[in-house]
Amino acid sequence: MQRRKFLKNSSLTTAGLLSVPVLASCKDENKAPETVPPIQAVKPIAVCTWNFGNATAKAWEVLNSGGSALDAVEQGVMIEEADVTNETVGKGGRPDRDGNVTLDACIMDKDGNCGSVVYLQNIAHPISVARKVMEETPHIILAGKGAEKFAYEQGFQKEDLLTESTRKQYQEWLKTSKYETTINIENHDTIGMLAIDANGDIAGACTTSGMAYKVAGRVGDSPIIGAGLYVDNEVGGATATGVGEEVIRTVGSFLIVELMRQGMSPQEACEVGVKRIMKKNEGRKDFQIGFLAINKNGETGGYCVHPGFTYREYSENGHENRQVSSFYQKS
Ligand code: SD4
Repeated sequence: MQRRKFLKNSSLTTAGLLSVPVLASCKDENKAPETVPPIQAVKPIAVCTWNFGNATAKAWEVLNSGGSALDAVEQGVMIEEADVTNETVGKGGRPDRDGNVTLDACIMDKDGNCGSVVYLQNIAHPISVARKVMEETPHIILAGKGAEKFAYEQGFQKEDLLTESTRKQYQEWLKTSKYETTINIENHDTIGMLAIDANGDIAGACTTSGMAYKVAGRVGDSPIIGAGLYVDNEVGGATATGVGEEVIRTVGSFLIVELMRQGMSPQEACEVGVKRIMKKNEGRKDFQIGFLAINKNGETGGYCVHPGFTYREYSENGHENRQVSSFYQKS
């Protein structure tokens, strides 16, 4: 007779009990692990980096009307891409040091499919182009001119992404051409979003104009699968904001998902992710990183280098801007 050991997760949240892979302690070693069907419906949830409440509200609207996590994250982050007062994402994003707005974005679905655009110009919604790359091509990443040409072929319109405000700021910046980041107003507030839909499926999206006044051609972590974003539908998802070079060096989002796979909570995994980065940057205080993660149970967590990073969460429990604890207590 077979004796099954059920893995109990003491901190299952309102997201409900989930389908948990159970290793049967049976004599037949070759028998595949079984899956216990969900006992309770999974509840939708959307989270995003920073206090982008309009984005999570949009994602929630999609989820609440039965939409997929993939549609929710795309439509959610599009709110910020279209908001010209957000000078770190999409149209109205600050330019590179040559005065060009160059956008990075990626998207990932429940099946591990992903699409990405890097160094994309003149297109207001890079996340939707990334989704087209995922769905309409055999590739994952399109860059620069090729990505832009592909976008036009897919029916996207050419737009001037500089606004009066960002043009003026750039003219001012040119006077000194000094390149430095200021913690939490680091010329960048990327939106990374993760969502779970009513089927319990996870998707993620990440979109940014990158570091303001960056060297022309620079690509950050945000469109790099595994760095700025990673989703594994069996485990959870993670996304990052902050100085992308440091996130790439640790393949941050992938690391966090893998730590969750090994049993860590989203909170613990984000803390280990930031600490891994700080170990490579001992004593350095001049940059911010914020990680955000969600697991298959709908539990969320975040951690950052300096105080100030928050994340938005929208579920049936409400719509909150959550404070995140940090590696350093005071900047
Ligand atoms: C980048 N990680 O391009 C992005 C910037 C960012 O909040 O996250 N801003 O490096």
